[in-house]
Amino acid sequence: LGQKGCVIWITGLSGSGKSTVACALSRELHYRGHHTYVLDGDNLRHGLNRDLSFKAEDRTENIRRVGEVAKLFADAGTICIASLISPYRRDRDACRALLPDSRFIEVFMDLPLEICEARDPKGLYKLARTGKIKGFTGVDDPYESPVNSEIVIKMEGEECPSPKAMAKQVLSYLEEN
Ligand code: GGZ
Repeated sequence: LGQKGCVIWITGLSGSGKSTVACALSRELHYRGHHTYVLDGDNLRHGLNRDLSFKAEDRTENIRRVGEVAKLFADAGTICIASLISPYRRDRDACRALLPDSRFIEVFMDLPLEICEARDPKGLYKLARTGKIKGFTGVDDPYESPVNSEIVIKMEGEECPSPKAMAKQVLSYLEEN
């Protein structure tokens, strides 16, 4: 798998654990001898995408750029792990369309908004609820849940899945496919 490269696209709300899975997965793959690279939305917004806001058309442009960069990494034989909210189905599907079928693997962080909001690692939900940030995904901006993700990460009853368990779920999929 590592020899041909692919894109693992992680989508979900802020605070759903996208970066955590990306990091855990990258480590596990690395350990198994694969070349990986993580493209993280929040990080890229400080460089490549620093000219973009959170308006719908800028989010679309953000996803388009990262989709193209992810494809380049995959073409170079790397397992590229992209973790971005990527709230619009159409934008995610456009990234998928850049790659051959089994080379784009979508991972949906299907955790309830209440859980993400309770975590609120950067206090952004709080700012959004008090109107200090406008257009925050899940609060006053849309998130279109995927319908055909290869992998769906869910709550384990009342418990959030651990980073290790989440990475393992993705690894198992990669091994089986
Ligand atoms: C959503 C926002 C916003 C708004 C700032 N809406 O959890 P974080 O903090 O660390 O990661 C989020 C990041 C989202 O960037 P993406 O490039 O992944 O978004 S998108 O795919 O929708 O283009 C969040 C922070 O930026 N953040 N303002 N209004 N998230």
